[in-house]
Amino acid sequence: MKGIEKTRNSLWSRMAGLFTRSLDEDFFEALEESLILADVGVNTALEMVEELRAVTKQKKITSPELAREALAEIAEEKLGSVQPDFSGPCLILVVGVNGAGKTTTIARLSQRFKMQGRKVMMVAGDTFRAAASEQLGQWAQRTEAQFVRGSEGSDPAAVIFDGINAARARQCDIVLCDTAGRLHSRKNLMEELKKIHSVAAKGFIGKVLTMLVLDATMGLNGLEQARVFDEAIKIDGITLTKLDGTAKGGVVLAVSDQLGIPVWFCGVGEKEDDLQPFDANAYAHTLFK
Ligand SMILES: Nc1nc2c(ncn2[C@@H]2O[C@H](COP(=O)(O)OP(=O)(O)OP(=O)(O)O)[C@@H](O)[C@H]2O)c(=O)[nH]1
Ligand SMILES: [Mg+2]
Repeated sequence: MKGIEKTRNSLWSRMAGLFTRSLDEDFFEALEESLILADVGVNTALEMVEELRAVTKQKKITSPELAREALAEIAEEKLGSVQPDFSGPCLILVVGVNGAGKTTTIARLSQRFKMQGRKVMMVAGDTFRAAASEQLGQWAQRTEAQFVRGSEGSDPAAVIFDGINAARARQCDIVLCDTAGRLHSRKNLMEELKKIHSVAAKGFIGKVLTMLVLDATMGLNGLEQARVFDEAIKIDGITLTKLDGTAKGGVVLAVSDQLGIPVWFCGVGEKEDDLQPFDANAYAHTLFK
């Protein structure tokens, strides 16, 4: 899998000297430390190492190379295999902190859906900055999506409401709603998000999904963001951006395992098609190979 080379290299560089030896206490200790440094999260790292100890004992595995394979399987299990279902009329409310990559992700999703023959509506629910709506409008043009925006400072929930009506009138079956970046610690902004979500949930005839965009370079900070956004509007899936620029890609394991929220997509670069559907098997085997 593309984009997790930095995480993989950093994870295993600390272990290099241990691979010539047998599986001993040093190996397990170094592994635990490396996992924690890759932002897998302390709880998940401890669990993984415990499970690996049990499996190697049970299967009488003695070489670190074989232990790596066993570890990949443990990781894959922790990641789960829930695939997003975007069939039928579907609205995706895209949320996250400032600069996480929400607007970029919407543009990339629009391109993907268009290729699949879907008719896309983009709604500029980020009314905080005029430039934000303009940025999204340009992406709508480039990906030939329909587009609805409000004026600067207008009520984002009202813009989403208008977008839903326009999507129905123009027979769009995928509605991608952008929202302003907001810090999860800002109570009033999280209340505003609840209102936006409730308007979408009540107004849209099809499935309403919430997608949290997390910046992978923030590492475990993303876990806390996910927890708070999930409390406010119940997050259905995560897109993890900027995985290409960080050694903290282990945070995927932390959010899947500790919050049970599936990772749907990964941003792995600056180019337009650098958004990959998340593949637990490929992730686990690339990271632990
Ligand atoms: N390297 C890399 N950069 C990315 C990725 N995804 C987004 N970016 C960059 O991150 C920056 C912020 O992206 P935006 O999409 O504007 O983020 P946003 O969440 O909409 O930001 P606000 O609307 O200000 O809250 C841009 O410079 C993007 O090019 C990725 O997967 N990899
Ligand atoms: Mg934006």
